[in-house]
Amino acid sequence: MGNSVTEPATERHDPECLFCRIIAGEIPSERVHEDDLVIAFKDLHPQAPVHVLVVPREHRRDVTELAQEPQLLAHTATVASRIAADHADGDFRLVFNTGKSAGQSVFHVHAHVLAGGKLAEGEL
Ligand code: D5M
Repeated sequence: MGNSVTEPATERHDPECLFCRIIAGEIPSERVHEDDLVIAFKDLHPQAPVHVLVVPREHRRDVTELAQEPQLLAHTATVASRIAADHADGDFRLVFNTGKSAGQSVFHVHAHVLAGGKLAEGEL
């Protein structure tokens, strides 16, 4: 009879999610990059001269979930690298806060790109 293989979760836009709403254009952001897979916008509370968030368009909770899609994870890192080259001297710190006690406050995966000067040890 029909194929009973369970489809993977297809819930990729969460109307309650802040970053899904930014991606949908419902909340403004200062975008510095966008393509089919990710968008990147300036962090509202910058902690370095360049502080940009690279965010997959489709809703994924955290980097553990993102790691199930290695190409998307690699693309996120590649875009981060380009942003550091375009907006600073190419050196950067890439941070994925993962889980509440690690400081994650928005549960739509995002890579913090911190660049543009000598970064303090332990920042973010
Ligand atoms: O990082 C969540 C980050 O998201 C934090 O550095 C602030 C930033 N943020 C929150 N709201 C906005 C808006 N509206 N625009 C841009 N940036 C925003 P986390 O690692 O989850 O703590």
